[in-house]
Amino acid sequence: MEISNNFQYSCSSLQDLIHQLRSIFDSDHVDIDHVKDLLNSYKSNPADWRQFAKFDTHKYTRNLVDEGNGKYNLMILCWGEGMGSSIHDHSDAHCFVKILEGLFRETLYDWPVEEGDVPKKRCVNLYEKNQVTYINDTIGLHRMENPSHVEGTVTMHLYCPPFDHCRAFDERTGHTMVCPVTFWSKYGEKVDNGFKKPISAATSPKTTPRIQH
Ligand code: 2CO
Ligand code: FE2
Repeated sequence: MEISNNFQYSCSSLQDLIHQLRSIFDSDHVDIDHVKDLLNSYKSNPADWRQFAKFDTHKYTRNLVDEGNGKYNLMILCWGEGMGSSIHDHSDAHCFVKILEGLFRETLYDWPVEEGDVPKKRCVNLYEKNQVTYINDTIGLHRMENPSHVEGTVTMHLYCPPFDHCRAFDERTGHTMVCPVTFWSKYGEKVDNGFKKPISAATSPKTTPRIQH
C-alpha cells in the first residue's frame, strides 16, 4: 500500500494550481506544509508552462506567472546550462521552489556571524523534476544552480510576500550587495528593463561570469 503525503490536494494543471494557490493564500493563516503539499501534487507538464519558460543565453531569467492577488509572486525561472545565482537571502519572505524540468542544485549556507564574515557552507541538496523545496531567512542563505552542462533547468518559485530586491553575498570576501529582482517577462510577454545598476554596491566582484543576481 502506498501512503501519500499530499492526499489532501490534487492538481490537474498549472491553471488549477494557480487557482488553488490563490484560494490557500486568501486566508490570513497559511500553513507552509499545505503550500508544499499542493506544489508537490502538481505534476509538471511542459504544455502548461512553456509559454512562460523564456531562456536567455547569458543569464537565468525570471518570468512572472501570477501576482497572487498582491500576496505573493509566482514565477518560472529558466537556467541555461551551468548557470547559477549568487549566494542570497530572501528579504524576509517565504520561498517555495518546484522543479519543472531538469536538475537543480542548492548549496545552503549559514548567515555570517559578523558583518563582513563569509557565509559558511552547510550542505548541498540536489533536486529533480517535480520535487519541492522551501527556504526562508531563518533557515539560512542559498546558492541555486543548474548543475548540468547539457540541459536547461526550469523551476517555479513562489515568494510571499513579493519582494523586489535581496542581498547577495560574495563567498570569498563576505562583501554584500543589494540586488534588484527583475523580470525577463511578465505573463508571457518580454519586459523591457533597460540596464539596471545595483541599488547600492559594496565592491563585490562576481565570482564567475555565470553567477548573477
Ligand atoms: N531567489 C532567487 C532569485 O529570485 C532564485 S533561488 O530560489 O529562491 O533569483
Ligand atoms: Fe533563492
